[in-house]
Amino acid sequence: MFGTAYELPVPVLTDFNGGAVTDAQITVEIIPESGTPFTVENYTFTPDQTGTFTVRYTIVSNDESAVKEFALTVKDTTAPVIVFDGEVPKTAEAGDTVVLPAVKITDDRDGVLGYRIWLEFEGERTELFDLSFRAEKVGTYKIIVETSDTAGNPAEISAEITVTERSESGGGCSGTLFAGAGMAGAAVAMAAALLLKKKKKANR
Ligand SMILES: [Ca+2]
Repeated sequence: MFGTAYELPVPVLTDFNGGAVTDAQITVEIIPESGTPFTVENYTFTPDQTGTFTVRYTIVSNDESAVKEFALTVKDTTAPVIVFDGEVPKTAEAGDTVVLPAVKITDDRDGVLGYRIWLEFEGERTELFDLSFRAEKVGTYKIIVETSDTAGNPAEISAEITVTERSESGGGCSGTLFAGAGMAGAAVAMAAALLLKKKKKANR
């Protein structure tokens, strides 16, 4: 796996007569598919990239030498991690525009990864192309963020938003306040009503 140390096998050396060879010089070389070969110590190798590596042992004993190779495939099996960069609102009122925080994705191998964000309501999923949506109806809205790294490891997070009935606020626009007022009073009342209307709009 990418990012973890591999313990490479320690070769057991015997001579032609089957006796143990203890005085050999052993070099362990790692040859990446692309890039510069390098040697490792203590039979430990921590890959900094995925792919197939050739592990080459060069054994020198007295005047003789031998080369032994094997292939090592390093894969990325670690899924990316998705987090909301802030709080997802837990509640909203019907008609509200819910603004979602930014999404942050990190992976052990990949730098920048894209993602898709979905809105689920009453069993239906729609894709969001913006970090906000208008909660038209009362109910539970689910936000789902999906991604995967270039090796295909998937990741998903979700959050729920409970949307309730719009609460009646500032219900004093009945006009009764100005009942019985004269001409000037009526004009004032009209201006006040206009103001209320405007304010209500701005609040949405
Ligand atoms: Ca990964």
